[in-house]
Amino acid sequence: MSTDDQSIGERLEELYGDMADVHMQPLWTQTADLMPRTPKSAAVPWLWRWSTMRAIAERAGELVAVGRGGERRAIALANPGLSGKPYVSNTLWGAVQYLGPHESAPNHRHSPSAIRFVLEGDGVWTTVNGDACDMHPGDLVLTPSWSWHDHNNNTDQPMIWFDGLDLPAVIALDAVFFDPEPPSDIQQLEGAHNKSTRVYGGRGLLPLDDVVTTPGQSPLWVYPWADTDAALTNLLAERGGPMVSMRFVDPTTGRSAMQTIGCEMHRIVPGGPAIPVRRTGSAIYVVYRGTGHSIIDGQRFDWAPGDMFVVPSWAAAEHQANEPSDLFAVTDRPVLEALGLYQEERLTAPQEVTSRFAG
Ligand code: 1HN
Repeated sequence: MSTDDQSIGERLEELYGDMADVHMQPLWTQTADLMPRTPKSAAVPWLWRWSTMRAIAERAGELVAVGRGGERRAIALANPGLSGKPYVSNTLWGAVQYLGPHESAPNHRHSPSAIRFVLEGDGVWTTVNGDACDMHPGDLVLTPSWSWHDHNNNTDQPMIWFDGLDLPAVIALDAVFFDPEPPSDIQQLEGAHNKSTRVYGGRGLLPLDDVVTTPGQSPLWVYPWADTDAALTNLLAERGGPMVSMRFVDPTTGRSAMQTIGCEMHRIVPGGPAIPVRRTGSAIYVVYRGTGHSIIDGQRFDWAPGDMFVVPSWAAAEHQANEPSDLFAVTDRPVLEALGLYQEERLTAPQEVTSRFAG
């Protein structure tokens, strides 16, 4: 049959078939998916309840040993919009990690960066490159890219913290390296605990003749809750409510404490109205203290201590507290900012609530 006898439709179909055979695709049939007018994340707004996560973590503590191979008893929050992937958003990993009494999670290092935000327990330390970093509720502990880290619980109580990682972003960039073969399973400690805080944790003070350790990485690895609390108290007194927000920075540069993960703390007091904001990039919020609710793209989420929720990219989000409340957050904002992709838009009126999250 000569091509003259074929309709355009048939020839197109044949063309698309031939394209597929040689692993090519036309742009013109999928422009709308590739180029939405504004970001359309597959991740959906969602909330994970502390009581549910706490009970599940405890059961994992009874049934699953922590050790080499599995490496960590971390239970990932899997966004229902992301087809079963263990990601909170396309760029952020969030998990609850449970370390039982007298357990240790062995030493390893990887190119993805991680932060820990402590929710329950006291007296555990994470050793970061030989420095034992003590962990108390409300503390932020950094394990920067390629730093050795092991977690140690020498107490009679379990400890639970939030893990935030840039892992999905690093996977998307095909830049994951993992080194499970440390010199020892538990690191040898170099001197007294909390060296990074003693050397680099002075308020507005740094050692004069310091050598640059690792360019782009904060040499301060612990941000104690007492300091965060005091900073929020002062900022709220100065600026007034209903919300003040702070970011955790590398004291040597004033830039984000982690290059790929924005770490923030928000204090919200009752009063309003809340102003909805859309931002490029996603955020995981961890309720540290207080109760209230957030409206994310018209959906209302009520929250209490330990609850975690996600604000996907370009979703309108507003937060309101019933009592003084503190929300820790990790974001991918430093990545978007570094690449010139960060944008935000303040909406003029509170959102209409179209549904309520009941999970
Ligand atoms: C990891 O190494 C830790 O070191 C926690 O505590 C969570 C999630 C994915 C990959 C590595 C940790 C992790 C992780």
